[in-house]
Amino acid sequence: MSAVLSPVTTPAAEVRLTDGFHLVLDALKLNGIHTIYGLPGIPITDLTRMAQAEGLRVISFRHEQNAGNAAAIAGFMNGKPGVCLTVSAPGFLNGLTALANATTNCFPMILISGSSEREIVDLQQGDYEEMDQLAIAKPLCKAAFRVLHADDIGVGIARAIRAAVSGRPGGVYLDLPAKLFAQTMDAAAGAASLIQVVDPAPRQIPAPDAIQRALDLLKSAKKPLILLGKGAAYARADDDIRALVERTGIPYLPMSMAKGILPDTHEQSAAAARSYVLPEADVVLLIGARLNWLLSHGKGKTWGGKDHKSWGGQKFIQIDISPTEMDSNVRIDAPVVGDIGSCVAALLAGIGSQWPKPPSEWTSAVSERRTKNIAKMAETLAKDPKPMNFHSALNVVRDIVKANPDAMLVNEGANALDFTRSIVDMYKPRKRLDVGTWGVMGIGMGFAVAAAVESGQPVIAIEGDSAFGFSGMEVETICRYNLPVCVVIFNNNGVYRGTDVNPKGGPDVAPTVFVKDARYEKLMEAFGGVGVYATTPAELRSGMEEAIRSRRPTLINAVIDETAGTESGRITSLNPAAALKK
Ligand code: ADP
Ligand code: TZD
Repeated sequence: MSAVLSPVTTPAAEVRLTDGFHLVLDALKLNGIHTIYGLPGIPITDLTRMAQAEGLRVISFRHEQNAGNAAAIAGFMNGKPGVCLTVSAPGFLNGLTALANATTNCFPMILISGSSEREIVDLQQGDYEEMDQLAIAKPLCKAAFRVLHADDIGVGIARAIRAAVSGRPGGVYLDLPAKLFAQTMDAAAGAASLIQVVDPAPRQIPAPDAIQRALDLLKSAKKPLILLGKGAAYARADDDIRALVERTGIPYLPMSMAKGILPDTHEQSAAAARSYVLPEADVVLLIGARLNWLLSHGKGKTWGGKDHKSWGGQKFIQIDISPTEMDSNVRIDAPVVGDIGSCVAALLAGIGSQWPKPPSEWTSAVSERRTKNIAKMAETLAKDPKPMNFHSALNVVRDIVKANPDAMLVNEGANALDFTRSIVDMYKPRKRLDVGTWGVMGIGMGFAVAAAVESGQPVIAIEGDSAFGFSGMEVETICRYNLPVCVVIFNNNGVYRGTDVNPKGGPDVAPTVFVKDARYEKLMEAFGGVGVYATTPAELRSGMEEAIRSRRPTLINAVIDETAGTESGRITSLNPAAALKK
C-alpha cells in the first residue's frame, strides 16, 4: 500500500502504521477519484500536499466557491462525484454555495471540509474557525456525514459517494475534524477498513405497467413533443435517446444543458419553434427535466393557458429517477420512475420498428416555424452594426463552436446567457455548461477550469461582464495550470446594460453600472496569459481562433454596445414591478 508510514519498530514486532490523512486519500483513490479541487489552509494543508505526493491531481483555487463549482461540474461531466476540499468555517461557507447549487442542479459532488476540535465547538468555547459545520450543511445538501475515527474513514467516504450519485444525484457534505487526520492505526487494518463502492448508482428499472401507460398515451397523441433536460444529458443514454426521437419522429426541445444530446441542427429540433410547440403540443414526454420556473411550471400562457395559473390542457409523461418529482406543478398522467437509461430502453423496446409517425400536419407546422425563425435569425446575425452587439459577436462564437464541436462551452450572464443559448448550436452532449436551475452568477471560471481539466478539450467561456466578476480572479488559476481556456467577456459596462443613470445625479453611478471601457484583458496578461481587446467581429474571430489553435489561456474583452440587451435578459418579467411610482 502506498500510504504506509515509516515503520515503527516495537520490541515485539515491526508495526506498520497509517494515519487519517492517508486513509482519506486511499479511500478516494480506491473509488476512482483522482482529482481534488480545493484551497489549502488549517487543517487540510498537509492533506493537499500528501494528495499530490500520492499522485492525485490537486487543483488549487483562489476562492472556495470556484473550487466547489469546479467539483460540481466535474461531477456532472463524469457521472461520479467531484470533490472539493476546504478549510473550516469561512472556507467551508465559501464552498457551501457551490454545494447547494450542485444539489439544486442534481450534480454529484462531495464537499470535504476540515473542522475544528469537536469538544471546543460543541461547548462553544471559541476555537480557531469554530463552527458547527455539519448542522449548517445539512439543510443545503442531500446528505451530511462526520467521521471521528480513522477506522471509519472508509465507511464515511463510501456513504458520501453513494449519497452523491445514487437516485437523484446531489451534493454531500463530509466533515473531517482536524484531530482525525493525525490519528494512526495499523496499516493492514486501515487498508481492510476501506470500501470500494460496488455499483454506486444502481439502475432503477421502471415498472412494465408504467411503460405501457406511457406508450399508450404517446400513441394517442396528435401533437406530441419530447422535452430533454440536463438529467437526460447526465444519464449518458445518448444513443437510445436519439433512437427514441428518430424512431418516433416526434419533435424535441432541449433545455439549455441538454443541447447537443442530439445536434442542434437535427431536423426534428423544435428549439427555434419553442413558443409554438409548447402551447400547441397535446402530449409532452419529459426526459430528465423538471417542470420548474424554467418551463413556466407547466402552465400559464407559455403552455396555452388563459392566464398564468391556468393549465394548457397538455398531458404529461415524465421520466425521472425521483418519484416525488411527479405532480410537483401539474398533473403527470404517465409517471415513469426509474433511471433514464433503463426507462428509455424500455420505451424503445415497446416502440419497436412499426411506430406510427406523428400526423404530418403537426410535424410540418413545426418545421415551417422552425425554418422561418432560423431564416429570420440568420438575417439578424448577418448584420454588422457599429458598435458590435450580442448578435454580431455571437455569430462569430457560433462559427467557432461549429468548427470545434469538441470544445466545451461555459456560459453565464443575463443577455450573454440567453442569446448564447439560442444562437450557438451545440453538436455533442454535455458540452454546454451554464448557470443551471438557479440562474446563479459565479460558476464561470470554476466550471471553465474543471471543463479543461476533466475533458482535455479547449474551453470557451462566454461571460457577461458582471457574471465574470464573480469568479474573475481564477484567471490566475487558469494561467497557473496553463489551461486551454478562452474567456470572452461581453463587455457592456454593467449588470445587464451600462446605460442606467443615478436619478439624483450625484457622483455615484447607478447600481447596475460599472467603470466604462474596463480593460479586462489586462487581468489575463498580468498572469502571463494572452489578452485581446476586440471591438469588431473580425477581431473577436481572430482572437478566438488563435486561442483555440494555441491552447494558451486567453481573455478576449469583446466590447458590446452598452445599450444592447434588456433588463435581466429573457426574464425581465420576474422583476417585481413597483405598484407605487414615486
Ligand atoms: P433542466 O434544468 O435541464 O430542465 P432539471 O435539472 O430541472 O433539468 O431536471 C433534471 C432531472 O433529471 C431531475 O429531476 C433529476 O431527478 C433527473 N435525473 C437526473 N439524473 C437522472 C437519471 N440518471 N435518471 C433519471 N432521472 C434523472
Ligand atoms: N447574484 C448571483 C449569485 N446570481 C445572480 N443571478 C444575480 C446576482 C443577479 N444577476 C442575474 O440574474 S444576471 C446578472 C446578475 C447580477 C448579471 C447580468 O449582467 P452581465 O450580463 O453583464 O453578466 P449581460 O449580458 O450584460 O446581461
